[in-house]
Amino acid sequence: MSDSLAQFFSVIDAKERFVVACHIHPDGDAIGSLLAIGLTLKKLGKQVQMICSEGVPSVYHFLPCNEEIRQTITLDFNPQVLICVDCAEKDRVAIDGAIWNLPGLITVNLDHHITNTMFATLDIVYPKAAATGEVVYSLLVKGNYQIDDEIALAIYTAIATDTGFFRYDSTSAFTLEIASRLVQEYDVKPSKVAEQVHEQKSFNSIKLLGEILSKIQLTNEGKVAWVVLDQSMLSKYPVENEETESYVNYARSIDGVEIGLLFKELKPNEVKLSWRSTAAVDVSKLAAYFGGGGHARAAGCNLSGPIDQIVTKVLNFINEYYEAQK
Ligand SMILES: [Mn+2]
Repeated sequence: MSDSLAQFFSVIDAKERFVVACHIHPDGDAIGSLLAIGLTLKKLGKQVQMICSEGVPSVYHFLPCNEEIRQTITLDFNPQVLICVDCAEKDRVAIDGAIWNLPGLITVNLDHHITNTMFATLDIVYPKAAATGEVVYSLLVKGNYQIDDEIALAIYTAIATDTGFFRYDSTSAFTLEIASRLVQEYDVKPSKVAEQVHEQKSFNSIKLLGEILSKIQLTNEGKVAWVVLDQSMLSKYPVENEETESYVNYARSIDGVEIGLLFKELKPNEVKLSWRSTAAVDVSKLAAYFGGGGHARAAGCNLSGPIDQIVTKVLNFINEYYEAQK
């Protein structure tokens, strides 16, 4: 057992008051891993506050106990330990930054991003894991903590959503083995999770998808597909943040495309760029050039400036990348 793992288990034994937090713009892996760790600690009799400053996207409201996730810590809580799940860096933790200054606070970083900055007292980062949910499952098993139906469903959802329901190349035999065990040993129904995540879309999100699909463009001999989601489209079809997350996959799914890009205008002069790729390109490296990060096949970065200028800048950069490959 690694040092940080052994230390993590002794921290769980020794401490009483825990905060568990996930990343901003939470996805299924963030919420699922947050719940799995939070509920495990509660079962051990610990005082736990589960935090996501942006709240829980409604698509994950089917997960048991999601309503216990709060946006802020209660004033008198005075946590001893902060556990961050699925966060590649400190700035992405969806919590009031004042917590980092608490004297004596032990911080734990449970993650699987290859770009993780190792920002905590204890960094438990497995870049080969398909999801933080996979890291969490391994921890619970190694630590002999009891998994129940609710925790199993949270972990399954974390892994299923982060692997595109076991389609992405991050999906390993171990990923499927965990999923298999969760389905076999607990009350986890894959079809129900898929239905909750994929078949409860809002009418607006489907209409907006229609606009997006009609605007996708190809460059670099069809190796790059890109599309802009601007404020005018978002005000025509208001949707939750989470609902636009999957749009970029349509750009990537076109035959011959190696890089799919979605430029989302969060507000004027603020753009979130999502990167997806096939095995031909490691987009975590390309996103890192713009100060972002993530995984080889899925990454992101934030850029400031007028959206049309950002599009030009990024497409020029990708063009240079391809020129350099020749
Ligand atoms: Mn993840």
